[in-house]
Amino acid sequence: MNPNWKEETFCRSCGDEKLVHMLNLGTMPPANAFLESADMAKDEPAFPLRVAVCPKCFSVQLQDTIDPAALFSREYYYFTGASQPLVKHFEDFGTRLAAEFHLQKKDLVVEMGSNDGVLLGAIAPYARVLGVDPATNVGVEAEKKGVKTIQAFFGEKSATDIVRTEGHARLILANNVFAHIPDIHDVIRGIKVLLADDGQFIAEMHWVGNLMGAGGFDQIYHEHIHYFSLHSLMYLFETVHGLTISRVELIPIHGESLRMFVTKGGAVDQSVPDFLKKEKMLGLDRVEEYLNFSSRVTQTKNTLFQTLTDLKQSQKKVVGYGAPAKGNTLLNFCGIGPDLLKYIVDTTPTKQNTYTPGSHIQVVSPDILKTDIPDYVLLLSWNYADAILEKEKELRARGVKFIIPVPVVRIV
Ligand code: JHZ
Repeated sequence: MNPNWKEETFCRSCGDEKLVHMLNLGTMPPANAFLESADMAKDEPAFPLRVAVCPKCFSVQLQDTIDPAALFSREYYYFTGASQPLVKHFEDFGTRLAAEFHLQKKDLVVEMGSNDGVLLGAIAPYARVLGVDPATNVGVEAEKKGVKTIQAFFGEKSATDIVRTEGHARLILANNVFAHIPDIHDVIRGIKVLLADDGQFIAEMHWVGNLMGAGGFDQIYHEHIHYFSLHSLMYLFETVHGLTISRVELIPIHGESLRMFVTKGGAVDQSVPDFLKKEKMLGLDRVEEYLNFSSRVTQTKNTLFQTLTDLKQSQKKVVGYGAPAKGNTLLNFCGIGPDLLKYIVDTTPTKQNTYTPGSHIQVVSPDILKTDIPDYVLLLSWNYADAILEKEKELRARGVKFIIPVPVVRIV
C-alpha cells in the first residue's frame, strides 16, 4: 500500500458521521502529475478515487486522501496565468475588492494557494499583499509581479508566523484551494488567528450544486477533497467554528463557483437565506439526491467513449484542447488514450512536451493547429468554451467540430 494514501470513513467536516459512498471513479494517478518523457518508463503511482456524502452535514468529500505534501510541495504544473479568462476574472475581482473594502497601504491582504500571484498582483497597488503557496515553482512567478510569497501550507502555524511578522490581515483570500485541504479545521483555526476582528475571509470554490447538475464530474480528482454546498459550509464555519457566513455569490467560473464572505460576527446578507432555499429546492440537503449522481456519470462516460470510437472507425483525426487537471479524470475514467486522441494542445509552457497522467497522451503547444488541422477537437477545458470557441473561430470556419463533453456530450 502506498504510504501517501489513506482511506477516510468518517466525515472530515463534522467528524460525527460515517460517510455514505456515492461514486467510484476507479483508480488513477493525481490529475496534475504530468509526465516528462523520462518518467514514461517508470511506475506511475495511482490511487482510488471515490466520493461520499455525510448524512449529517451534507459535506461531499473523497474517501481517499493523498498526503498534500505529495500533491503540492513540488513543481506545480498549473499556472493561473495560462488561462486568459481566469486572469481577467481575478484582475477584475482584485480591483473590486480594493474599491469595496477601501483598501489602503497599511492593510494586509493574504492569499492562500496564491499560485502565480494574478489576484494579489491586481491588489498590490492598493494594499500590502502576501501569498502563501506550498509549490516550489509558482511563487517565483508571483515574485516577478511584486507579490511576496511564502512557500508553505496555510494553517494555524503559518498564520501565527504571519501575525508575528506582518500583523493581522484585513482580508484573507482563498480561490480554488479551500476544498483542496484534508485538515480543513487547521485552515479555519489559521483564519481565526490571522484575521483582524473587522476582517473578512473570502473564498471561491466549486459549488456542489453545479457538480450534481450542469457541471462535470471531471472536477473530481485527488486534489479536490471537498465539494461544498452552502449547507455544508454553514455547518463547518458556524456550528463547528463559530464564524459567520455573511454573504454569498454564485459566479460563472469553473462551471459555477460559490464565493463566500466570512466574518467574525455581525450582519448577514439576504443572499445567505436565499441561497440556502435554492439548495433545498435542488435537494442538496437530502442524501438520496447525491446517490443518483453515479448513473448520470456512467451515461456520460459511455456516450463519450462511443462517440470517439465511432470517429476513429470513420478515420477522423481527433485531438484534445486544453490539458486541465479535470481533463485527466475524464480521460482516465472514460478509458481515452492516444489511440483515440492524437495529441492535446495547451497554452501552459510547463505542460507542453509532457504526457497526461495515466492516459499518456502527448501535450503540445497550440501552434501545431496552424499546420495540422484535425476533424474534431475534444474540448477538455469546457469551462472556457465560450472564450475558446470565439478564439478558434478560424478553425471552426474551416469545418473543425468541437466536442463538448459535459454536462451531456454535444458537438458544435
Ligand atoms: P482550468 C485548476 O484545475 C487547478 P484545471 C486546480 N486544481 C483547481 O482547483 C481548479 O482549477 C479549480 C489551458 N487553456 O483552469 C490552460 C488552453 O490551453 O480549467 C490550462 O492548462 N487554452 C487548482 O486544471 C487549462 O486549459 C485556452 O484558451 O481543471 C485550463 O485549466 C484556455 C482558456 C486554457 O483548471
